[in-house]
Amino acid sequence: MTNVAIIGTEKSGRTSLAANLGKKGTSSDITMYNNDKESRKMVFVDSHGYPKALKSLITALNISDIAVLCVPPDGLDRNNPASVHTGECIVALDLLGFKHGIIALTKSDSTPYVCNR
Ligand SMILES: Nc1nc2c(ncn2[C@@H]2O[C@H](COP(=O)(O)OP(=O)(O)OP(=O)(O)O)[C@@H](O)[C@H]2O)c(=O)[nH]1
Ligand SMILES: [Mg+2]
Repeated sequence: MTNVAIIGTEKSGRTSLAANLGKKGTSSDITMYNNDKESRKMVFVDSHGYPKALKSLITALNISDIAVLCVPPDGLDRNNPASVHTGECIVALDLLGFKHGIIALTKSDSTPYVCNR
C-alpha cells in the first residue's frame, strides 16, 4: 500500500485532486481517498484541516510515503496572503525529510499565464 499526502494552501484544489484519484473513506483531521483499482493499493490523504490546523498537515505527511504539493496560480504570489502556507508546506516537507515529491500546478485552467517582464 502506498500513502500519498495531498497538501497545499487553502483552496489549492487538494480535495478535488484527491477525490479524482480515489474513493472517499475515513475522515478526521485528514480524509482518506482509497484507490484499489491499480495493481498497487493507493491511499490519497487530504490534509483538509490545514492551514487552520497544522496537525492535519503533519499527520498527512507522517503517514505518507510521498507527497503532492498543490500550487494554484497565485500559490507563490507574494500579494496573496495564502501563499505563505505554500512556503510553510515546503518547510514541513524539508523538516520531515521528504527528498522527493510531486508539485501539482492546480487550477491551471483558471488563470491565463501572465508574464510581468
Ligand atoms: N477552475 C478550476 N477550479 C478548480 C480546480 N480544482 C478545484 N477547483 C475549485 O477550487 C475550489 C477549491 O478546490 P478544493 O478542491 O475544495 O480545494 P481545497 O484545497 O481542498 O480547499 P479547502 O479544503 O476548502 O481549503 C473549488 O471551488 C473547486 O471547485 C481546477 O482544476 N480548475
Ligand atoms: Mg479541501
